[in-house]
Amino acid sequence: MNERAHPRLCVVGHPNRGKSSIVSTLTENDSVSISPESGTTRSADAFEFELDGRVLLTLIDTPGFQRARQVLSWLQRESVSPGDRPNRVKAFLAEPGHPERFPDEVQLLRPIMEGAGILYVVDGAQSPSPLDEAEMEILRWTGQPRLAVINPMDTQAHQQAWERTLGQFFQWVRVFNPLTATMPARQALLRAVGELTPSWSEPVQKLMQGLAVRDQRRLTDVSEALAAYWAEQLLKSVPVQIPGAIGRQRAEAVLRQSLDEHETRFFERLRSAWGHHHRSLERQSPWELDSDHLMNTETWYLWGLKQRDLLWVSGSAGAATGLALDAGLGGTSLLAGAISGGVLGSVGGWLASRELPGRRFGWLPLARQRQVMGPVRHPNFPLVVMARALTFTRQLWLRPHAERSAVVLRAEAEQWSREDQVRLLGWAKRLQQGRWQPKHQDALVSWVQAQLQLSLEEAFAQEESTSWVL
Ligand SMILES: Nc1nc2c(ncn2[C@@H]2O[C@H](COP(=O)(O)OP(=O)(O)OP(=O)(O)O)[C@@H](O)[C@H]2O)c(=O)[nH]1
Ligand SMILES: [Mg+2]
Repeated sequence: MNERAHPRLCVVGHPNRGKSSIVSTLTENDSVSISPESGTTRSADAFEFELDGRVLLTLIDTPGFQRARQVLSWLQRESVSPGDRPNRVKAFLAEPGHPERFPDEVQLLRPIMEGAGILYVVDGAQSPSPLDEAEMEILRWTGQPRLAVINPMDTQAHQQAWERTLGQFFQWVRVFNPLTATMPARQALLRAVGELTPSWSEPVQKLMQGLAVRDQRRLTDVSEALAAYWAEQLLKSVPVQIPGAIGRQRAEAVLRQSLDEHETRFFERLRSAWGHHHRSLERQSPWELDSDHLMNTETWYLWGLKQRDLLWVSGSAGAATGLALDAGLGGTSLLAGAISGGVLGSVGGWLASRELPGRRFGWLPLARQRQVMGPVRHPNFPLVVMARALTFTRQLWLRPHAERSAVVLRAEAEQWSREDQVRLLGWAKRLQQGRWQPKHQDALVSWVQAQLQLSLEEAFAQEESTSWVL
């Protein structure tokens, strides 16, 4: 198949209707400029969606029409048969002076007349107007493949009126909300693109297969990374530098900070791996993990990890006001200290080498003589670390690239069965006691993968049950 045969679509519509938002979400690119102000997009810019280095879709973001009525009256000035209308549009483009008089129209009609399809965006909250009709009529004159998208914006008050109108000008009409769309909504829209013209059917199928393969790989990768992150948090400890209570207090503060920083790092890693680079995301990011989020029982309640729901907690409920840290000499703590002290470099390496931490690092010199704070032994801790990580992973996964607000870590209870809780706590215990084996690692990764898959499928099913397909 010719490399250039992938679909190219020019995104057209009135200012502020969510054109750029649609481009951003469909191309998974958060560098597309979006803002509540009209006229944000000032020139026609192409954005490509690539998988494994191959361009599979190009969307051309445009400012839309500025002088649609004048253009239409120029086109209609001469009587032409329907079959000659595309030539009339070409004549419009070739007319001297038009690039200066109609810069926006020329910018958007040129790529269309060079073979791009049309993705026309309307706001479902506003009723169709004569100006819209002029735009749609011009687009019909181009004779190019055409798809209309109703962006529900705030309400879908005029959806039916739009459906009746759009149906007269476009081959397909779809409802698509770029701020909430996840994979099923994107797939539905892409399917419609694939049906616009026979030559796009195969490239769109390839694109959809590519996305499915990419997401499967992403699921495997993130499950391994999340399992590794969880294990590292559970093994984290810091050396106590000064003897006595003050030394312990300081070490405890350092440990808390290190846990928070690690959580933030994991979150940031996912964020940039999945293309959410936008600056406002960083600036507004509410990850204030310098407070005692992880250790605070209030937070556990927030996370739905109520004590009565947890196993083993009653035995240590007295300690549930905060920390149950293990400041000990030698043994596992010591080993864990060595690991989280950066000797390992990356847990990915450990996962890949499939070596037991105990065997690999047991020989470390001098470590035996250092006193360490940690790892955290509180029985809620493994559950809280896992619940938080699974939640922000899911939130990031489902986040469309047009959504630029801060990621707010929502309090969502994990519906873990007793059995799941026991398994997690069992793994935590093994890790902390140095009885961790590759088979446990495999089981943990599979468990994480199943959890993520389930929650993503739930979100997709929910999206499919809403009325985004006409
Ligand atoms: N509530 C809501 N807001 C949306 C939706 N889609 C886009 N917006 C918001 O509408 C505003 C305009 O979105 P853009 O994507 O910049 O619109 P545009 O059509 O490219 O605008 P111009 O480039 O100015 O022509 C932004 O603040 C978006 O966040 C939607 O489905 N619902
Ligand atoms: Mg725009």
